[in-house]
Amino acid sequence: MIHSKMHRFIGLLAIILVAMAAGCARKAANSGPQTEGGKKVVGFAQMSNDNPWRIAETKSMRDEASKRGYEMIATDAQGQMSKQVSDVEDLIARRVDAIFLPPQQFEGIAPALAAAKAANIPVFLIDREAVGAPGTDYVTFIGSNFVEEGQRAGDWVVKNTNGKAGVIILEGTAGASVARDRNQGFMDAIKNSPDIKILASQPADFVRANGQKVMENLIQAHGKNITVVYAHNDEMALGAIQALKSANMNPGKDVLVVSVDGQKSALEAITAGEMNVTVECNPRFGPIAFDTYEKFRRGEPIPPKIIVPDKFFDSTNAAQFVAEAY
Ligand code: GYE
Repeated sequence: MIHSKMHRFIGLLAIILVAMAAGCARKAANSGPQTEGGKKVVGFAQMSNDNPWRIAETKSMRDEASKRGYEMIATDAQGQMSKQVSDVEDLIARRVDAIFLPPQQFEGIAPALAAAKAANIPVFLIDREAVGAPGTDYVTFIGSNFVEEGQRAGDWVVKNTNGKAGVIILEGTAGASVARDRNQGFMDAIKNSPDIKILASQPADFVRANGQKVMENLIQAHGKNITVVYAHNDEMALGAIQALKSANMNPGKDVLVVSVDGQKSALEAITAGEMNVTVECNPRFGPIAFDTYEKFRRGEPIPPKIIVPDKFFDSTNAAQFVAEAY
């Protein structure tokens, strides 16, 4: 009798000890891989690093991580949605403390968000939005108001063409929130100008070479009817400028070129008179991304969206910002 009670007691004790050990292991896993120096490790699942905007963003994240004493594991999906999803899965497997994520496509990133949620790793969306709800599927979105960017570009076109134009739109990546929103804002701005006609609107993936190629084809199709190019980013606008020059059409004069971002070569194109305006979209997210993560860690409330303000560059101020541009 005494014996069996003792046995039961020892059995119970063993179960409790095993459960406690498992709890500790789980806790350690949840608090992430502390490096030797006890550094927090964060992941940055960049979608590509093949243009000045993305390179500047990655650099800003890296600089801020090292300034604040984090280890940052940065991946590069090379423009492939499926690779970005598997990059996030790798970061989850490495038990990072948090993931900063610019989702290439709104819907396509969903499996990565679901995996991070299941693993209890907070995700901070930067520079592009994704399907799902802030506070549930990700912590928050940090970035520009892209609809407003498109609106500002459209307002400029309405004012500077007396409401009459033949417009080519070079769209960003199909399925990206930014492309959708920059389009919507522009269309809103021109909706009461019936003589502003969209001759063609085609995706060129935010890439310069594609912008050039698409523009070459559209010049063939629409020739002198083209009086405005609205590109969803500077890289595509710079490609279009090249195509216009090759066709002996005068970018910046015969054909107004309107864009978004504000990279150095775009500001230079404005000062050279080949581009007219670019609405700023600032890629330097490091400080605000880490501020937000640290607030989150302290348990402070995080708003569902954190919108960063954008400047506007034209011939009056482009030269002044060239030096600090990327
Ligand atoms: O404008 C573009 C980049 O998502 C806001 O993506 C970002 C956009 C930016 O490739 O140049």
